[in-house]
Amino acid sequence: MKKITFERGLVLALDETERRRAMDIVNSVGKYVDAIKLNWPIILAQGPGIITEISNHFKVICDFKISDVPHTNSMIASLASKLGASGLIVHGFPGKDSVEACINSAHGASVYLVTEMSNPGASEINVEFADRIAEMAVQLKVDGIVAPATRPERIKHLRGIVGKIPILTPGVGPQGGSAKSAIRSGSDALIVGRSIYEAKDPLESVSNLLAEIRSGRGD
Ligand code: NUP
Repeated sequence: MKKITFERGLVLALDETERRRAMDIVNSVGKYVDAIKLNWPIILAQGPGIITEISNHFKVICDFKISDVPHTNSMIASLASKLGASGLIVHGFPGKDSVEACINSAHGASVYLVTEMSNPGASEINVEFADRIAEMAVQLKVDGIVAPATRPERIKHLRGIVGKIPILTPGVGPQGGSAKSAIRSGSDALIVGRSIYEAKDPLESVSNLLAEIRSGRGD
């Protein structure tokens, strides 16, 4: 399976649950993003077949935040990959055995480990163990980590732990994060949902984000 690369620096979070609108957005912006991330809302609204349908044309990351015991994690990772996912978002807090189960059952799909969530509440508990999850990411050689665009100083800090491992950052726009400062702090790719799928013109929103990413990268 060909790995996802983050040349453009943008992943679309397709949390639009209305089928027609979701597919219109995919068809209009799909070729300008590195991958399309599908989370529970669209899967629950449209069924798992949507993974296969979109993955026939574009790279799909399943954001299931897999966080169960190892044997259940294995089943989820294997099934998602067989449906067409090229990437899986996995939680690190259940421990190394649970993450390894995903890696070993992903049939070559990439595993992205959540280190620290982007919501304000992550500062209550999550931030305390984020560094250890980042260390686990290095140890297990995962394909990337997920870190908050809402706290760019944390992206910088986590970069110091994970070295060259790609960092994907949700939280731009309605959650309060800025595209440019996330990129300048070391993000390899922004994960963006509402700013794109709720925009009047999703393609225009993508092109604005890509311009900000290029400028943040200093291109
Ligand atoms: O820490 C995280 N924050 C976050 O927002 C980890 C995530 N996976 N996400 C997801 O990214 C969230 O579930 C949604 O699918 C997307 C952000 O969407 P938006 O705030 O840009 O609309």
